[in-house]
Amino acid sequence: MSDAPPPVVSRNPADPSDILVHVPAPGARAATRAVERARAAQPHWLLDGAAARSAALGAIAAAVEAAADELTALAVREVGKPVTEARAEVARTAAIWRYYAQAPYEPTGVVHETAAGPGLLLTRRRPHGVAGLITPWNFPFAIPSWKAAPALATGNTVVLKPAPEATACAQRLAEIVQQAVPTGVFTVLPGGATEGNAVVSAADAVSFTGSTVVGQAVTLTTTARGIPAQAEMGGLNAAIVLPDADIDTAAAHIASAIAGYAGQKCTATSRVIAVGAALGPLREALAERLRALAVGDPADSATVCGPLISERARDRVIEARRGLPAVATAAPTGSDGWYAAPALVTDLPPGHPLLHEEVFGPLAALLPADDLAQAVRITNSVPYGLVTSVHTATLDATLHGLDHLDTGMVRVNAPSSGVDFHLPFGGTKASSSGPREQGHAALDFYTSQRTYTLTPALPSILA
Ligand code: UN1
Repeated sequence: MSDAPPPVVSRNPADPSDILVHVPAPGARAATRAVERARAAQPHWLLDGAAARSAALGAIAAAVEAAADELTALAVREVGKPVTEARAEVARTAAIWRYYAQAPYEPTGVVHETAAGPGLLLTRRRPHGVAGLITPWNFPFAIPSWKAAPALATGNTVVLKPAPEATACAQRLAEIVQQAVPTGVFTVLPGGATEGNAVVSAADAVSFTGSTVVGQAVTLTTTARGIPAQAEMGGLNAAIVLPDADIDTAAAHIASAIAGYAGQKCTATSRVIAVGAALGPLREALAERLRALAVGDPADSATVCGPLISERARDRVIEARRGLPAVATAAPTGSDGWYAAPALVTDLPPGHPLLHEEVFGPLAALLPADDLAQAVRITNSVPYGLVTSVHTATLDATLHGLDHLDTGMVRVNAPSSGVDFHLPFGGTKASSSGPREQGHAALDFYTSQRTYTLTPALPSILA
């Protein structure tokens, strides 16, 4: 018996016979060495200065744009993301690099007056060293980019361990980034848990997105090591629909948040809470939207719901809704792809697992609530707190929702998924741990503050 970690394999979820990557895992020592090389490169990258870092990030943005068609096709093929969404993700990726290309020029601190006597008090943000990034397969370009770009902009170097299912996308991104930065500044290390653990055990700061179980283990290790970490984990997001909402528009937003990319987003909607008289019309409108939604080949530009990432993921979705009354769309037949039909499950018995466990598929439960207060209580009753969408035409419901919803993000009259990269991203409870990612929050996360006291060596020049 060998202790070698399993090979790194990635295959096309719409056609599992199409294998994109099948390579031996590099192992823990290779991961540690990658971090060491990144650590050796870091002081030089920082000393290159703001202009060099800004130019590199700008060049990466341009290169992502120039390769947009090819990157889009690769995401469709490797992770089964419907092409329209994949194209939007690639555009978002370029925008992320461009946004952070300005960051090296941002001020890194403030000036304070001394409490007494001459001199200056300064604060300044400095990079941690090597940022270890552990990323999922569901946003194979955007998530690695929204972690790596602020890390690099602030003068860190990066070792990225992508999910095996998105290895080809990560390696392609690495080729693009490595064209623009010196050797050792950005490394992609393919692998699984062994390599991920080694990166988490060696890096100077860790940013993780993935499952709750793994995220909690990462946080334990980084806490014991005393290094900064952020973990983005699960969600069980609710859409609250008030009777005054434009029900058709709400249904369109919610259907896309349930079934877009087969619900494989931590921001997907998995609970739809209809307040009072909204229940009947919403059930009808959502059923109609879900039935009309195109399920099938992710390469088809009309497709909204493609395959699940793996056979296991597909089986979990089918198992989760077995025997439950539901409105469903037919999954394509005659394909070996890992498809499951989107479903809105109704009349769930109290305590059913779907009410507190994340499935990560195109599945949501429709739940009634007497009023907004009850809808908020139901929303807050789960162990997760990532994002809530509220659908209403009144300011009152909006304001009360914002006051009482215990989720990191609230989106009014918008789908729960599809966040803005220039604002902080994260949730409460088991959804997130550590500081927020994205926007300016990311620049803070990848740096630590220093406080400088500068006093003159010579006595005062005042006569
Ligand atoms: C989005 O909804 O646009 O892994 C982004 C995820 C989230 C990102 C969602 N961290 O699904």
